[in-house]
Amino acid sequence: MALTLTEKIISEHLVSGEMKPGDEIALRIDQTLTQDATGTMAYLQFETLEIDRVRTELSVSYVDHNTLQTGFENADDHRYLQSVAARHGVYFSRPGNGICHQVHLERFGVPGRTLLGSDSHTPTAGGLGMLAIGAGGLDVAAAMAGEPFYLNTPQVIGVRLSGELTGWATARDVILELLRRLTVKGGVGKVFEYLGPGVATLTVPERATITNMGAELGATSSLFPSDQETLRFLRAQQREEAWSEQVADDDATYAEIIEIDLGEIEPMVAQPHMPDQVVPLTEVLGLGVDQVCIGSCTNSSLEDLMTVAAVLKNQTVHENLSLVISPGSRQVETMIARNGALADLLAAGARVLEPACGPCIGMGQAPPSGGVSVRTFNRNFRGRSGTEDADIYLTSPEIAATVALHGEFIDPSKLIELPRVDAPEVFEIDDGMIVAPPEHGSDVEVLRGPNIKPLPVRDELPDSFEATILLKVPDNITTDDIMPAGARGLPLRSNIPAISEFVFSGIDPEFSARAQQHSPGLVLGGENYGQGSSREHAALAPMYLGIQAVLAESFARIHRANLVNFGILPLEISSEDYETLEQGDLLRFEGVREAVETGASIIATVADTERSIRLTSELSTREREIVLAGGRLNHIRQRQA
Ligand code: MIC
Ligand code: SF4
Repeated sequence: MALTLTEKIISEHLVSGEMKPGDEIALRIDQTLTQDATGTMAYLQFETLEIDRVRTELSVSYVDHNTLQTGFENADDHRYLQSVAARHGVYFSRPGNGICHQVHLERFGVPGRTLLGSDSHTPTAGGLGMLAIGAGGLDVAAAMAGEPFYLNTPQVIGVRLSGELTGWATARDVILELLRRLTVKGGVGKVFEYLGPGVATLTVPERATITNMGAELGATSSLFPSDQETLRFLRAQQREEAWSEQVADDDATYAEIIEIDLGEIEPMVAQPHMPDQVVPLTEVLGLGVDQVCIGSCTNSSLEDLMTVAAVLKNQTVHENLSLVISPGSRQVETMIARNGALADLLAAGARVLEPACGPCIGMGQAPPSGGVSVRTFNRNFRGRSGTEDADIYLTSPEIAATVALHGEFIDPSKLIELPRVDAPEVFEIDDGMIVAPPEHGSDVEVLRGPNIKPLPVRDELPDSFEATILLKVPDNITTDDIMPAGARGLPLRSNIPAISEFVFSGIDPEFSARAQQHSPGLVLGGENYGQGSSREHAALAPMYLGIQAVLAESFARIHRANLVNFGILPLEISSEDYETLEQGDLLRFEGVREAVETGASIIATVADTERSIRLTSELSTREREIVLAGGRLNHIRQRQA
């Protein structure tokens, strides 16, 4: 049978289950990655599994998110991460070495392999032809322990590229075009596999920009074939031996084919406050801008920054605007330092930061109040920048550079040609900031600071309970809404009691206190609840606050898995019931355990009324056991006992 590339990689890694869209399968994971904001929790969980050494081909721990270090917390976490990596056989990419996805692409990704990362943009490595998937930290901890990763077999969508990008159109605009067509929930349950003659015209970093932002479609993953261009990239990284050809069979069938003529793509912009609010650049011309940020795991490759430097060369950033640049990796940064592009950026007035996530996750560089910020990042959710009332626009580095010079959106095609930068023949290779684990780690002392608090656990699922709807929220609620990041919350990622005070704080500052008073509680959501980041803190902290179930019209994949992992029931509700239920309603649940065990609907009654609500929970057999046990750690321990 002819297979898509996704199906080929899945079948080579299938541990159990059948590859039927929607059915649960278990996949063997070859590589894992973690970053520091999700990694501390992932390694604390890994430690509870009492396994001496990771059982993957390769596991890497990156430090890239919490590098602001306004107090001791982040530095303590870094020290913990470095020591726990050495103890258990994990490579450690030190702070300053770059953003996990960029460094993994450069130094570790292998075509045809599986990668599981505790970060939603893990599919960046799909630019190399890997099947790379984002997950919660606990799932990544389990994969490091040699457990398979469970997911519902995705539908494979073919995106056929023809033609070639022209003018100021870039890879960024290809994915913005898909977001415009499909929206932030258009990719749920799907893998986007790129094919067709246009593929060969895109370099690996361009492909990685597209697969990175596939996360914003809600997709399980996105990937390109591994071809001669992939070989050229890996050779330039002096990793030719990692290459293999990875392509779909010619007559493979896709659930759907989306056609994109690269020649017709034009520069685009995602408007506030969602990455799918995409319009052509021409619709925002003349809009004044206060800040431009270039960087993030989507668009901070060597070619990106060289192009920006070429646009800015011998000019000065507009006097009313601040330009901030964060390179994707130390490799990128060193190379632009040596070839002069960094000097051009500095001379133009750019404020250059260390290679890390930085402003993308609200770690500094918040825009002015009511300000407009243009960013080459992947998310423009309200408040994520650190300024609640700022308007964030997402666009390519090329367009962002022209905005930086003019202080407003302009159409550069009327002024100059886009400077084309050639991909380098060789990258500068220096893995000095990646610490390899010692051959035996049993003597390594794991260092913990006072901010690292024990993991809270939950009791088994009760059979009957009464719970209050503590908050009603609309469609497309993000995990940034549930568990805000930024400079205040991020240092507390290894301290669940402290971080729990921030749950839903951007929507309702009283939420945390109310939840503690009225436990157990419920949250009522619309469609695509929990989209965005993989942070399991968006389940773990609500669990700590006593949330027993989330009632929503539909869920985003990673967040739904995180809810199950921490023993919170993800229950689907009809849109009619969503409309009629309100914050403050008290719901009575009975016979819940039996309903979960048998897969039957749960009928909840609304106190003081005759009304009953039907709730469904498409849980697999494995997920039912986990929820009944009160979470995945309890479940693993029960199985071990
Ligand atoms: C993000 O872009 O939101 C993050 C920060 O990288 C998250 C992970 C986290 O919350 O630590 C993600 O995308 O998964
Ligand atoms: Fe870091 Fe931003 Fe990428 Fe998340 S999206 S990994 S915060 S650069």
